[in-house]
Amino acid sequence: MARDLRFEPHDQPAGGWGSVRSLFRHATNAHSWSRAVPVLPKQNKPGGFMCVSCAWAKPAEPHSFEFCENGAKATFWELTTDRVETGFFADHTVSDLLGWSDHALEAEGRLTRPMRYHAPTDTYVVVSWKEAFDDIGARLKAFEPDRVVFYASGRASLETSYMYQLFARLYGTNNLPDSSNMCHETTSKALPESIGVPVGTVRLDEFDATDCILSFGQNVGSNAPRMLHPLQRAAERGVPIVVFNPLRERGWETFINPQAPGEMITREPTDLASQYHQVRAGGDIAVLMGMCKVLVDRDDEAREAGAPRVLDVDFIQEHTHGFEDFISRVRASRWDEIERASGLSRQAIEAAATTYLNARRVIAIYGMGLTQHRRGVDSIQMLINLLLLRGNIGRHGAGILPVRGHSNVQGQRTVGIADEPHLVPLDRLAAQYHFEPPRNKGLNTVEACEGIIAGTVDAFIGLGGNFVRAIPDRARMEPAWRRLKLAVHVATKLNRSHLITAETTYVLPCLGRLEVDEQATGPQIVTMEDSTACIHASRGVAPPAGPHLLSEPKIVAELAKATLPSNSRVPWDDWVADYGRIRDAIEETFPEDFKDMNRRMGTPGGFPRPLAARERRWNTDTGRANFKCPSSLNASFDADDDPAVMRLLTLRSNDQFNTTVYGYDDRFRGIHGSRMVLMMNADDIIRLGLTRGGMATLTTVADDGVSRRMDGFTIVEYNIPHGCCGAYYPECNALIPLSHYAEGSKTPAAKSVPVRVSAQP
Ligand SMILES: Nc1nc2c(c(=O)[nH]1)N[C@H]1C(S)=C(S)[C@@H](COP(=O)(O)OP(=O)(O)OC[C@H]3O[C@@H](n4cnc5c(=O)[nH]c(N)nc54)[C@H](O)[C@@H]3O)O[C@H]1N2
Ligand SMILES: Nc1nc2c(c(=O)[nH]1)N[C@H]1C(S)=C(S)[C@@H](COP(=O)(O)OP(=O)(O)OC[C@H]3O[C@@H](n4cnc5c(=O)[nH]c(N)nc54)[C@H](O)[C@@H]3O)O[C@H]1N2
Ligand SMILES: [Mo]
Repeated sequence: MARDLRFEPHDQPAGGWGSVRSLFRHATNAHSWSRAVPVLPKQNKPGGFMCVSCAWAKPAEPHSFEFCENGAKATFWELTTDRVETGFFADHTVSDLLGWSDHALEAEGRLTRPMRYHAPTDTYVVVSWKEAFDDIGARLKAFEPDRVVFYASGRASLETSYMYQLFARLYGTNNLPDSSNMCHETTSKALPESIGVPVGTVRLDEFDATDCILSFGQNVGSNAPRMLHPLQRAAERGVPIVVFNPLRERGWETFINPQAPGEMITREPTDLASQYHQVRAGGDIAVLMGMCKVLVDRDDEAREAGAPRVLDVDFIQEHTHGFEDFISRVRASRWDEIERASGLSRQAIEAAATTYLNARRVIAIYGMGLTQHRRGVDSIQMLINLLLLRGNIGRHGAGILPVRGHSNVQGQRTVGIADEPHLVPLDRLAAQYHFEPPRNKGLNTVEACEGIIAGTVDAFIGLGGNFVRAIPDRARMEPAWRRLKLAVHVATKLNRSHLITAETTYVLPCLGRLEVDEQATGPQIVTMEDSTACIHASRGVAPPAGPHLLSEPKIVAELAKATLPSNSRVPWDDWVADYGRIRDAIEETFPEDFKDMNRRMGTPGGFPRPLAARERRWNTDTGRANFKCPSSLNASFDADDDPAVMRLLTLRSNDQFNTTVYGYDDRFRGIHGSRMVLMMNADDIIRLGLTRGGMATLTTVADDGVSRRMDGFTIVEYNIPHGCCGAYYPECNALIPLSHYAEGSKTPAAKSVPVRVSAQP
């Protein structure tokens, strides 16, 4: 067993003292008290800064401390007083650092100087900004534009992202993969086909108007903890909350609000979930089919009895398309198949459906548990079908709510970070900047990886993120990455992607969003879009981590100027001097979404983007909301006949933000001291001849001739459905084949990887 591993099932509510204790531990580790504590009261407040953790909505009337445990961790992590100084690389070669953990690399602190990799000494050496920009520009000029990839992780502001996509397009490519490609791309594919908008339709205030909340595959306690506040209010009003998740995630069960002093003293937690269904991983299409079946049966009974209809027939008739086909499909589905594919009993599904049909206004929340499966698009469209049957779209207090990841990932797409040209108003960009934008489809994340492996990509520019660590198939990607001619990483902290060097590699350190960004016209404001399509201003409040750091807009502008022929229509320098002018440019390109942006960006609670589906206007191929039939009841892989093949879920702990690992405590799951664990249920451990606490080897089942195998997992007996096992991301990414992605969206299917588990010899 791993030396430091402790498994102590957690029976405490989410929130409460535990979160405060964990927060304090982090503060002392990161030596950041003096820098971080004074800024916390400004987190997620009008006039303050928007959290760099998740994308959850920011209320118009915030709590006195509008942050959660994990948002505070993110603040402390960014405002650490530790620095990667020049001497650091004299002491550590890059090859040495490749042996370090994700945690240890980032824990070295903030990057402060631009650096280039120097192969003869195997270290990074400091260069001047001018040298870096000139050299990168000269190299980029020499490549074929479509052989260069411009990746964006979802944290950069709307201003930076707009400049970045324009840079890529002026350069000549739509190769703009983003973190969304690994995340909610499935949403961006499923929702437009069904309801004609690519984003969620629910606004924050609707939690106070809803009658019922459904949740599929989202872990609120760790990944969007501020959503616990509206959930708690809803639960206290008696609103049923029905949760579908293979794991009993603590956040959905009970919550103590650490911001309510009374609750902290009396320790009276609020129960959140009124029903908790431990669906099998990949079983959601079947669950939803079952729920629709119950609705159709009850509607038949109501009609026979002359009682009020269960289906919203007026809505269906006036607003939808494909109802008849869908209903025949529902009628043809069989309970034995639904039970098998979902892992739930008919009674359990009937209970959920009954709660649903007794409510007039229903919000459906979901996360990576739906998007990261082979048939994730079908799962989301089934969820929409369920909502459409009772008119739960375009009604106050009802709607669909994909919970986004990075704090501005949704906004980056809104301002043009997209590989698909039809998602971007290219004609407007052409008119605004007098150039001919590329019209061909660019590379998304999986396609960029395929290109890197195939040798058809020469250069990678990364605006944030930890691409090589976040993508699948690490053992294939890392050697291929070394053949790139150029890699440029704009970053705040050192990570593994910086250590897998290309022929020429630069790391360009930038200001974080929490820091004062002083430009020619004074301190600047940036903006972002939250999960509910509301746009917020954010002002840096802490002093910069170092005197040499540049802002992201400045870095993008300088890279563009060094690379592109001058174009008097693109005032890079004026934009950097005054970000308000970037916002004017954004408004000119997207006049509907960003009307009066400079004036409205300070609106408490953010200003909302108009969403047609909220008004029951349907921008779909049929002009109506479409019922969509799933291609299977199983969202996971098909090789289901072999009981020795397990579905591996790759999970986030409560102590990480993606590849940023704050520490080794997954408090809510009771796992402490190690991330190399394999969660399995007791029967499976026995059935497969394994032992609790023993070491396991995981081998991916794939027929592409590539062997993918990892040792070193300690088996933890865990409450997880049969045939499923869980382990942490990004440690497990070497096990995921690049070709194992969601049909339609190419989102890596990280929530059910086919694996065999064996005792490690
Ligand atoms: N603190 C913190 N906050 C974060 C992040 C972070 O790493 N740390 N990451 C951010 C990002 S980029 C994102 S995208 C979001 C991710 O936030 P989430 O969407 O919550 O993503 P995950 O934690 O990957 O897993 C989601 C949940 O899906 C469940 N699940 C797995 N498979 C299935 C299934 O087949 N069906 C159902 N119904 N459930 C399933 C898992 O048990 C887990 O509870 O959070 C964002 N916020
Ligand atoms: N197996 C598996 N794989 C997954 C997932 C999964 O659930 N399972 N989830 C996927 C998801 S949802 C996502 S979103 C991706 C995440 O993929 P990425 O977005 O690429 O990764 P992050 O870990 O968020 O990136 C962390 C790095 O960002 C840099 N950074 C932090 N703040 C800033 C900033 O303000 N500016 C700049 N320029 N850089 C900054 C730091 O250097 C830090 O090391 O991973 C995906 N991969
Ligand atoms: Mo994400």
